[in-house]
Amino acid sequence: MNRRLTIAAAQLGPITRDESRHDVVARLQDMMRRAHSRGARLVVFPELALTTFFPRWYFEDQADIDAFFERDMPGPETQPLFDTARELGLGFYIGYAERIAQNDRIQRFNTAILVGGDGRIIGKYRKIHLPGHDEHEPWRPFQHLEKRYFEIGDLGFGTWEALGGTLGMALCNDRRWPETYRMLALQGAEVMLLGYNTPIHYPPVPEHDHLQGFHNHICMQAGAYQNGMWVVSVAKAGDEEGCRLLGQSSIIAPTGEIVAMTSSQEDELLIHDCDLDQTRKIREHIFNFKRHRQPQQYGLITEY
Ligand code: CDT
Repeated sequence: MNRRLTIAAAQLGPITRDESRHDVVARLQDMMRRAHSRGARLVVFPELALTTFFPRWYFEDQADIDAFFERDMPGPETQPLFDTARELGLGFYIGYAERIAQNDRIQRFNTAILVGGDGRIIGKYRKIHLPGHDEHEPWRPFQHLEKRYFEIGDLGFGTWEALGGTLGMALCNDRRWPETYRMLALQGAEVMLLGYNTPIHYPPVPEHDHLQGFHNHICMQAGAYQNGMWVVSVAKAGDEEGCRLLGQSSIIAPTGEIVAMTSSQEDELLIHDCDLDQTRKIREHIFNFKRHRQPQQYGLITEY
């Protein structure tokens, strides 16, 4: 049986600070329609895809921070995405800032959800590897305050049986850590869905700026190959409020080969027929986990 899943990576160009949710959602709906007309059954949007990448600013007033968060998903402004998914029978992954009352307090997470073609939420992931810093550092040309504005995800790494395959989710900085891929692969993930916002300038080590594209792909190509899974990685790209964000959204095969990559810094769709059975050619052979892994030798990885 053919287990092809046609996936669209929906890279976004910049979102300005004053762009309304209504306008952003209209952009996303347009991409959903175009992806559907090209045969996609799943469309993948970036991390924090409903607003500008706000952790680049230090805010003191909690109300200013909360303006970037969603209290409900779907909420009144995001409901059209779910309606469009149902109308088209098209699943989607999207990242957003989640504000939720739980554990007797308000908690905030950098979150992604997977929505089915029936418009219902299938799964949720809350980002585990939060990069950056938690105090204002005025020497930087821009901040990266994810550690201040979000808590570490409390849902672990999960996978979901959906769209004929086993899908896992991750967010941005997670892609730099081998543990992310392995946690998903050990649960059978055939595709890792990932949105990102990656500034090209890295203030603490600017001599690595020219390597952003290389570091982006080297981790994901290795993660895909070493775990025998597809990786669909989707950027918010371009000059956003004076901060240049890396593009190079890509779809990577379980062999580690990049099979599609964006070439612009704008809204751009990549579509690829992902053969989910390609995962088996890796996982039943060179990286047959049951046969070749030696977990009893890896204790230090979780002890340290
Ligand atoms: N959004 C996100 O996780 N961005 C990080 C930037 C690292 S520099 C603080 C990334 O890994 O791409």
